[in-house]
Amino acid sequence: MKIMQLTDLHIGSQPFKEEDVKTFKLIEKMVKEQTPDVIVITGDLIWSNEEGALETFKAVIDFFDSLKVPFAVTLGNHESESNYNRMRLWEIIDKSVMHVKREGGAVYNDCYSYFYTLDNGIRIYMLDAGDYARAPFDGYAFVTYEQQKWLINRAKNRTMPDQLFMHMPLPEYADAAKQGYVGNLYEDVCPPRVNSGLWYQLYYNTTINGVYCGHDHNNDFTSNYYGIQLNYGRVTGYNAYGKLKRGARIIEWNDKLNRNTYIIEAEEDKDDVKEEAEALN
Ligand SMILES: [Mn+2]
Repeated sequence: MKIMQLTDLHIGSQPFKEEDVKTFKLIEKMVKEQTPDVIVITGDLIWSNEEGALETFKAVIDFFDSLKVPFAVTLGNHESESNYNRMRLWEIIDKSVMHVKREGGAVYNDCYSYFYTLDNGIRIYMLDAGDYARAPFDGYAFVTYEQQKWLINRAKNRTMPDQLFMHMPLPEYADAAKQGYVGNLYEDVCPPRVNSGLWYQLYYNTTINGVYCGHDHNNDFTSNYYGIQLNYGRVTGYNAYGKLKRGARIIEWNDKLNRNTYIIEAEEDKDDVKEEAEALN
């Protein structure tokens, strides 16, 4: 069982620019070489403040349909910066033929979360915390108490080592990095300002032992934090800041359900990728 995690595609407007064409080509190449069972995309599929964002989002979903590999989406902070809400994006995903069957789904504050059961029995939870925090807080959206209750209720009575995918890193990623990591850490961990306690709930009230996020394009590390492995994906989109070669994270299980995860990257150097001083995650 093999998952390919893609993150932060940042596809712009149509007709697609050269960077976006490169992103699509890279994904096609990686899928062909890796033959994953499932593709998981952890947010920032598009730049929604560009013109025709909904059409672009549909084109991206159509692209994933064309790969003929089941895929699972959770949204990031850049898909809903235009004049529509996030559920409008799920109406588009509803028409996809290759998106995985979503189980146990619930919507809180326009954020849709669900889980999917892999063929080996392990569940992957796709948790959407939203985009930006609401007043009086600034910074990125945090997982609410209602969303945590949703997760805990579904995780009840589970005995499998389930996994959690979301766009934003948990605040604990920063402490995990201090304790030791494998991979790259080229920018500060950039979580929501409010630590609403999700990691605590994962630790005490679920059997989830792996978390995968995106959001920070210059980080791709993995760190075992008190038995829960905290991972970044590898930035996949060329149309965004970030100095790492574009690529993906692979997560695979053998027949004994032992899990292994590592990064794969594009062969060519990304010398023509945008570098922006004040980067937008
Ligand atoms: Mn991003």
